[in-house]
Amino acid sequence: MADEEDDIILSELDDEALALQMHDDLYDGLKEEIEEGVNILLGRGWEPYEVLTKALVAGMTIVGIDFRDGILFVPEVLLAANAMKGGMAILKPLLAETGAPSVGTMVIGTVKGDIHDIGKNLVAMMMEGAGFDIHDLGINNSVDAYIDALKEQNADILGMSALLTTTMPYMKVVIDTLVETGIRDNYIVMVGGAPLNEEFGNAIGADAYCRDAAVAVETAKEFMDRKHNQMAPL
Ligand code: B1M
Repeated sequence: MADEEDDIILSELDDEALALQMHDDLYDGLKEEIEEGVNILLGRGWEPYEVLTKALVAGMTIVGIDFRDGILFVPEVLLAANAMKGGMAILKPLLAETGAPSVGTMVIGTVKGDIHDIGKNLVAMMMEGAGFDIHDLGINNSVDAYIDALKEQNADILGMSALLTTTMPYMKVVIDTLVETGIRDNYIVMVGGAPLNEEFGNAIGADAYCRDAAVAVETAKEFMDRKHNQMAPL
């Protein structure tokens, strides 16, 4: 594929061809090309969220399928992730550009044993764009790390991400600890990640399972509306 790449001038492709080319470039871990593609699409008037979902997330889905099927291996997927992060860095300030006052405060992090952070970063970016204060704890978070941050930040929402079937049960450990320490009801707990579903979210006692970053934003806004209405004087 590298020889073909040499001849391709991204700016000469139409929108559809460019998005498809970006899926290939993401697959090949070509960070500079991804950054160039993102800038071209933005220059053509694409909304940042459209670039994110149609060019980057869609490309990463293909990477995920071939990783699962043993066609791609960890080093290649790391390169793809690095390219994706290059594109996301350009989109981040644009998605966060609302200038709205804080809607609420969220502590978010990937659970213990899990180093996947792309989806979590995306949720954090979108939430920030929607006016939330975000405290991102990064990856591999213990119960204590979550609870300390919730208290320190006087947070409204706890967001947890897990991408592995082996790490998702840790979310229940965190929620159970919140219950045991009597602080569960102080926080809205939202969970997400590719292997989760609604049923799992309910089973572990989360307030909401969020399929993607857009759903996370909508869900968080709804919960914050309800919280503010409950607290409003009658
Ligand atoms: Co990993 N990996 N990986 N990996 N990896 C998966 C998850 C896997 C499904 C691949 C596969 O087999 N098809 C598989 C898990 C299988 C399973 O558990 N059933 C897997 C595996 C097995 C592994 C290793 C064990 C591989 C190995 O070492 N043999 C290893 C584990 C390391 C560890 O964590 N301890 C590993 C390592 C890696 C890399 C380091 C190479 C890299 C991570 C780089 C990084 O994140 N910085 C990587 C990647 C990139 C993937 C895939 C290909 C892509 C994940 C991703 O970024 N998706 C992934 C395959 C897949 O998921 N299709 C895979 C794009 C992202 C935008 O989507 O994260 O789902 P996602 O986030 C979405 C929603 O889920 C939701 O919103 C996001 C945006 O819309 N969401 C939330 C996510 N978190 C949320 C939190 C919320 C709300 C919504 O809070 C409120």
